[in-house]
Amino acid sequence: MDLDAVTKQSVLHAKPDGLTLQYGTAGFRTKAEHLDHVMFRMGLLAVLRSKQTKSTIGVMVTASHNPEEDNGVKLVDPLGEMLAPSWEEHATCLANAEEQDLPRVLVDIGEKAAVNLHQDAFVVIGRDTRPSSEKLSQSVIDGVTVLGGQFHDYGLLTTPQLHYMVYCRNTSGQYGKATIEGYYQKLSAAFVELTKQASCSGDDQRTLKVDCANGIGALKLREMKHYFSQGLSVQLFNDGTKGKLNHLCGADFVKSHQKPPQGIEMKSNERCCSFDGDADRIIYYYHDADGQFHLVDGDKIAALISSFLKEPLLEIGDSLSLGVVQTAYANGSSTRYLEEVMKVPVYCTKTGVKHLHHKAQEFDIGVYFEANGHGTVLFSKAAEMKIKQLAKELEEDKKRKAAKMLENVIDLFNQVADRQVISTTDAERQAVKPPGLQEAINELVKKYRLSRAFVRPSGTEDIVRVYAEADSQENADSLAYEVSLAVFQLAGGIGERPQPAESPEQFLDDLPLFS
Ligand code: 16G
Ligand code: ZN
Repeated sequence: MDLDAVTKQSVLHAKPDGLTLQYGTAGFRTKAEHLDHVMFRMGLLAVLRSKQTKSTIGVMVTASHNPEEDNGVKLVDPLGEMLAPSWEEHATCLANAEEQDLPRVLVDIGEKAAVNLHQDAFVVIGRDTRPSSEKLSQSVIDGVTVLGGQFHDYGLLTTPQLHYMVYCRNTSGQYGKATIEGYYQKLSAAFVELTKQASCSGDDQRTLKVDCANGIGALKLREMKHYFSQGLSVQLFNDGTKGKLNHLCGADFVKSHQKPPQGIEMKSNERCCSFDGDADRIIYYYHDADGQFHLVDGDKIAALISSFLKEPLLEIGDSLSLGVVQTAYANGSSTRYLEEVMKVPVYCTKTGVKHLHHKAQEFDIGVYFEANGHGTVLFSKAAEMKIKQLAKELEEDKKRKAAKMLENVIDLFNQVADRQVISTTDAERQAVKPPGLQEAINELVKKYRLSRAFVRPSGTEDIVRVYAEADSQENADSLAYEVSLAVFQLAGGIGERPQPAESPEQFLDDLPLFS
């Protein structure tokens, strides 16, 4: 490592004195103007990680569903997964090192992680449409080059696309071509094949209105939509030509307000969906004939996908294991539906894609979704081989069809992603600290029917989040309010006392799609 060169370059990306940031659930995220030094240093770190893994590493510049003024950065590991936890610690140390300590911290990481410094390094970079993203990704590139790393800058990309590129490059193109064209071809072909077999395929069911959150999803879907030919007709809304990123639109807005975004005209039974700012979340919704709004969030998507997969799995008569992974935010009725009606085992992990992903890898076929719309389906290597083999070999038509259908699903899903007063256990559903808080929550929950509540420190902001569900909207509001008060009192709340919620985030839905 040319540490003198690092020191010289770093002055051009100097860390503001006293600023400390944490590699959160999905990377660093804060106001864009505080991130230049973090980007430069993540360029450095990506080179070390690439040398250590002897693989291509990805760096994505985005702040996802957060406001346009924010930005962030996350590193993507060789198989398209989120950065390994031990390296998150290195990332935090490196980002917070004062200027004069930077060389020492770099050397330290190299030693601790046993990085062979003579190894070549390759880093791929993508960014969202935020005004700050271009300059920040240039800072990443400065970090990569000063340590002698090679790089490819894909420029504007969605987060799933960057994960895809990394995975393709590290599997010698076996998964697909590491180009934007390769991505469109692979996914659209699988989608068209899969939907050919769908029983209901009228034109109205092949039309989809997409709210692109005024973000990168608009640019990329505009390119991709031509690849679907007759298979899908997409209309874009909130495409960034007028509105502000994630403002009054996008998956987070629709989920938390339980209403359509601004800028989209919805007629009854028209199919609509929303992305977030970097297009790694999706949720669907529609108005029924009575004008009532229905949301198909991550919980319902997981249930739909699982029921869709169950049939061909039964057909091929194989014993491939299927499991669903959720977080504590999953609506209780979706968990009951999956376990009791679908008879699929459901597991709960901590919030954040990396936790769900990790758990889902334990199954032959792992379906995971957060209620907010992050999720995918994973196939183990063994399951994938078995299914492909069956699709090729089987004489019996029904079984072959079933295997073919699963094969398309494999292709379609992209493998890819002070609050400390409270600490939690049991996938963040039980508070173990401060004393008395969990007992207080248990008492409050008992007052309501079909109720559940939990509190957890946010992994991305300095706040505590409160979740509540109950048999009616009113009761869920009231429970959420009471739990917030308990947190305020028992966890040393500061500032104003919590107020009764006007529009709470969660409500109990009867899962009308499945009845
Ligand atoms: C991050 C996570 C998201 C999670 C959210 C929770 C990824 C790609 N993103 O945005 O999945 O729901 O954090 O934030 O993992 P919180 O800890 O502030 O509630
Ligand atoms: Zn996102």
